[in-house]
Amino acid sequence: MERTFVMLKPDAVQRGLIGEIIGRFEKRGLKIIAMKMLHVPQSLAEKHYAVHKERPFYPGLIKYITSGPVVAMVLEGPNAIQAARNTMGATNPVDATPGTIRADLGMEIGRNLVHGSDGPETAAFEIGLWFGTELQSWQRDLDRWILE
Ligand code: DAT
Ligand code: MG
Repeated sequence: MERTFVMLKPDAVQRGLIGEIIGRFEKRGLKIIAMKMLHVPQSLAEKHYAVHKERPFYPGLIKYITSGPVVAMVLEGPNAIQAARNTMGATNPVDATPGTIRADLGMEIGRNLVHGSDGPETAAFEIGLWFGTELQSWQRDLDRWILE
């Protein structure tokens, strides 16, 4: 079983797409084990996107992510990291495969609606950063119909 960190960015919240986007992860079978809405403090945004610090788009990215509330969550499931990334689609919505969140709901890379961890180390770091270590999973009675 794997865990990943997913965040609905401020455009997703402002556009009233929280339910639509969470629904796609939820219906697929990824299990939500933690979730909260928050205004991202500057310091948290900078830690979260520290790997992009030297990129030209970094200032705009920080401004975007701190521009309004986000919904942060931890999803659990087999291959949860890859499953969530595939459900999101490519970073730039114009390159994303139709059927994915970014392709179906987005137009530009700077408003791509959603974040998902890109690997096991990133997931561990981001889950710790946003939620700490005291996460508890739960028994989903439907699991035997979703997972073999
Ligand atoms: P992803 O969010 O798919 O993991 P990433 O980690 O490479 O993509 O970049 C983080 C975010 O930064 C991405 O969601 C949107 C923004 N971004 C990335 N590359 C960009 C670019 N070339 N121009 C503008 N924004 C960019
Ligand atoms: Mg990334």
